[in-house]
Amino acid sequence: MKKKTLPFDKDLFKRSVLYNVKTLYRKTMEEATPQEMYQAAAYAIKDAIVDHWMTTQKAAAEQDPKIVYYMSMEFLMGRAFGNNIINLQAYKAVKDALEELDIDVNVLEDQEPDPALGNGGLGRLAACFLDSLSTLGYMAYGCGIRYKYGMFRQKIQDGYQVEVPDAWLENGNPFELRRNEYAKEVKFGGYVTMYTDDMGRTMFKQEGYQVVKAVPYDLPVIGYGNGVVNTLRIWDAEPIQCFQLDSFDKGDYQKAVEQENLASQLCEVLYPNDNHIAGKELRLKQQYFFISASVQTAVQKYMQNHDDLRKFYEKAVFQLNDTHPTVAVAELMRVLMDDYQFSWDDAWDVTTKTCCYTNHTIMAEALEKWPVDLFQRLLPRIYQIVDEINRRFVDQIMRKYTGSAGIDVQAKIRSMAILYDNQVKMAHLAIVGGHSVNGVAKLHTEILEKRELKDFYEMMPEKFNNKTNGITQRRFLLHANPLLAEWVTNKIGDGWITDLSQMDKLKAFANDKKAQNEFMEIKFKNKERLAKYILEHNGVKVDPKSIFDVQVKRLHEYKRQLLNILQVIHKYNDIKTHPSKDFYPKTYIFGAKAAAGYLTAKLTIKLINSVADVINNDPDIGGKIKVVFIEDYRVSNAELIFAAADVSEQISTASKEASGTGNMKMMLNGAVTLGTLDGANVEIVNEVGEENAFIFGLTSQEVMEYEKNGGYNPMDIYNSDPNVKKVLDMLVDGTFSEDKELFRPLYNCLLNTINSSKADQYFILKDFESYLEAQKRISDAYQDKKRWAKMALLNTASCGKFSSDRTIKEYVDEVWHLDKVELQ
Ligand code: CR1
Repeated sequence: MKKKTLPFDKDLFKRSVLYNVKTLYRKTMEEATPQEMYQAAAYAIKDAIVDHWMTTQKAAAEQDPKIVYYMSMEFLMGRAFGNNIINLQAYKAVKDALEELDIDVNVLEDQEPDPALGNGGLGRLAACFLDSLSTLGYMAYGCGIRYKYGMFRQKIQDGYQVEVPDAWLENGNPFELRRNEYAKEVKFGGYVTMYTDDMGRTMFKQEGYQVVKAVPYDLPVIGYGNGVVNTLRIWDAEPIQCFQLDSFDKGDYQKAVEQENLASQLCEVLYPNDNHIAGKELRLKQQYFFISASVQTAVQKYMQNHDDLRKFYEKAVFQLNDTHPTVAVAELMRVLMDDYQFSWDDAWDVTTKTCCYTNHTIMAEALEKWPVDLFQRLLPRIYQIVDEINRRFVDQIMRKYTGSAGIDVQAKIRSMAILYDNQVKMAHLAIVGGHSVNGVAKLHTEILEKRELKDFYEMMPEKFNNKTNGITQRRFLLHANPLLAEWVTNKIGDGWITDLSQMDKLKAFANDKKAQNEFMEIKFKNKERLAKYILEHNGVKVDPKSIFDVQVKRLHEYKRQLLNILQVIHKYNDIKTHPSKDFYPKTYIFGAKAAAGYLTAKLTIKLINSVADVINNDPDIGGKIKVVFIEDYRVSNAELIFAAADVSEQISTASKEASGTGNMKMMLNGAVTLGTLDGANVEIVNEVGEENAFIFGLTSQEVMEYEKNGGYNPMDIYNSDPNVKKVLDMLVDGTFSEDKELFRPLYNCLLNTINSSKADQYFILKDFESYLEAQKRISDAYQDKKRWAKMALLNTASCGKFSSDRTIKEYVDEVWHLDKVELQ
């Protein structure tokens, strides 16, 4: 039986491209630049999308399903063109149509800037979730910010990272729709006054504030093959009023200028920190800005076709992507009480039943805490509400624990209060103000329950649950790796595209020699594709026959890129001292952006590039190892890299990586994990079997035990292990830079001779030996071609669990309780 596919009119598309080139640019195809052709084609695709978009919205209006509002400061969408035509099931038709117009679809796709409105895993997860929500047929809004400049573009100059603004909107964005009719006002500052309303109730209102206009831009999120189109609604800020010449006194003038400034700054740029909070005032403004606009919209949308706002939660759920959107709790309270005259208790009932919170990290520096005075000055009414939430919660703690034997009530308050030490603790607000708290992998959730959020877990265990992350196979296999996608479909049919658990059927081919060869042949072609990219971008020739060992992710000390490069240095020494020793060639591929102000991370990038320079140009090495740092790691080149990886480096200090999602993307593409038992690695190993992964290092238990006892002394290892000593000394002996002191800070991070409790906080030296040993096991395994092929194939075959479709289903069944929308 042939499955139904979405209709797509190829000839109409072609005509529409030609028409667009003419009306947009007054040009013929021959005269148009590649960018202009891209724009013309993108607008033609948007035409096709809009029909589905309208049908979906109409069906939703009729069926009135519950909607999830996925609130997130970041949506790392990646390029839309290729993904959109894949999900419309029109890739082939579009490719053929473009060919007939003498355009290469790949060249066209490369014209699109990467919409990079996110830092790393957290933002990319949000993008995968939207893809899954549409594909599964649930109604969803992504709510975010339309940053004028997204994540910076990274240039490598002289081995150093240089940040270049990412002007992704320079040529406009063909897929977006500006929705002026849905604009909202958002108020900052001023003070709160009390008044009595007509019915004698005490009411509050904010006065003397500054106001900006929040204008939404809608982007379509297309489900795979089902015609469902959801909306990513990102907000831009505009000044609300122009100068009124007749009221041109000094105060008004001043205020008008301030409001204009506020509006022009608000959505200027994404803060480039991953797992780290800079605590800037503007960031809090950004948070309240998009949350206030989104909450107002959600409530208004509900009120269009319902009359009892007390049942709001039956039709809407707010999922808070980390603590960044947590002001939503207080904002919903405010709207319900101030705009709809709810009592506190009624508003609280609705709010807690509406809000849910996902925790993405236990890194202390990522915990959001705002100084009370800043919070209060910026958001006076919201602060008042938070203060009351806190008062009632502290009261609840006291009622629960006072008189309980062996419990220190004050200690409980210290650890759980929302306002404490003159700080507003956003995670605490998110936990108290919602009904669900989840971690993003089993181990991570356990750590939250047993350690980080222990007191909350004990007080309200029913709120806690786990939702192991996932990724969309539509982007990371179907689009990123067409050769493998086709092979999989030939073997097991195309059901995997919307049901990744079917990959399991590939296990039947694990020992099949022909299948193994085909699988490795595809990997080889993908390695050639990446080698070509590396030659073009780095000027380095790498051998696709070598092992491609890949670590791509944000640069962070806990992710331990430093461990990786130290191991490379050791290998370099090894080859130099034992030139005749058998060593299978390896290409170490890195890609990472560092937060602009994160010096250790930036210096690690410089070290990787300096080591690359020395090794790649050392004739003694004869190409046995190559080191490559890929500039400007982002979604588009990630797709090439994942497809080409043999080894997936997931080497964070155990307990620190909440989940990781790059690990899943590489597994899907047949890479074998080299990792610690951290985050989702634990579950990956569980699925694929220990014999098909390379695990090393301290366990999370061990790490936490050391931490409890004030760390360990890395000097002992330095003094007793000559390999370690040699590698570390090379950081400061001029091998990798003329300035011997250049890498001293990295050396000091590892061996703090003044304060040993601050030394090697990420257990790099502690794990060094076992890491080397795991690397060795990999080289051995790779030389057994059959064994490796089987392992790689089994990784692809075992990745079924890690689809974001599975994650979303769990959220829907256990937390959100959405109904599907049915399209005729
Ligand atoms: C975590 O570090 C996880 C993603 C998505 C990151 C990473 O392990 O895969 O979230 N956390 O859940 C984060 O960005 C602010 O915290």
